[in-house]
Amino acid sequence: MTGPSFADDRQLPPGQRLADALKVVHYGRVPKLDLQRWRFTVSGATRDGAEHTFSWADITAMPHIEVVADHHCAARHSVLDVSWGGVPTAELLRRVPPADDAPYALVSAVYGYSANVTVADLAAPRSLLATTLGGEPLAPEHGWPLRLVMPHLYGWKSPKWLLQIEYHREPIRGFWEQRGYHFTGDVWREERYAHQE
Ligand SMILES: Nc1nc2c(c(=O)[nH]1)N[C@H]1C(S)=C(S)[C@@H](COP(=O)(O)O)O[C@H]1N2
Ligand SMILES: [Mo]
Repeated sequence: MTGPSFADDRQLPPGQRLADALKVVHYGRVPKLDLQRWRFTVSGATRDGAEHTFSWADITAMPHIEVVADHHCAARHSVLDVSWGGVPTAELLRRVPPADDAPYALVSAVYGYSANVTVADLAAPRSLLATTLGGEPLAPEHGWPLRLVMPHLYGWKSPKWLLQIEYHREPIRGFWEQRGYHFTGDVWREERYAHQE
């Protein structure tokens, strides 16, 4: 006999089932990126109207936090207690605030992958620009060098190989949100599909 399984008692969001570990889920090939040339950009309706660019050195110089969070894929698998490290997106919002009338954001990655989120999602205390997974630099297939993590939203809203956050005054739909997935994507409200909106 083994002991009781505590993980099984833990409540999952509706419609999810437990998986042991992160599966690698994405479209296209894992990109090869050059850190020297790599840049991350915050653009669109910024408060000062300017586009702000961060090098890898700029990112590593920012405050870092650790977040242990459950991962929920809209394809229904959930992984408990994934440990991420990186820059709180709230800190990025402080450094490059959006205009007061721009509550929306499009977050985008290599190969044109994107997702729409809100400035409120980015301000959530556990949202981060992840640079580590399980205490190690992100593996290429998990989004190296930088990936967004927003534990309250389905995994499709956490682009790997993140390159840009663009603030918007009007709602805008990202890659999956244009293909039948929910605008908001809150896991606890089970906002999977666009027809629920
Ligand atoms: N750039 C990019 N990021 C992406 C995806 C993608 O196709 N391209 N898929 C998303 C989906 S649907 C999920 S569930 C998670 C999976 O993360 P993992 O491969 O690290 O488990 O990555 C997300 N980020
Ligand atoms: Mo997913």
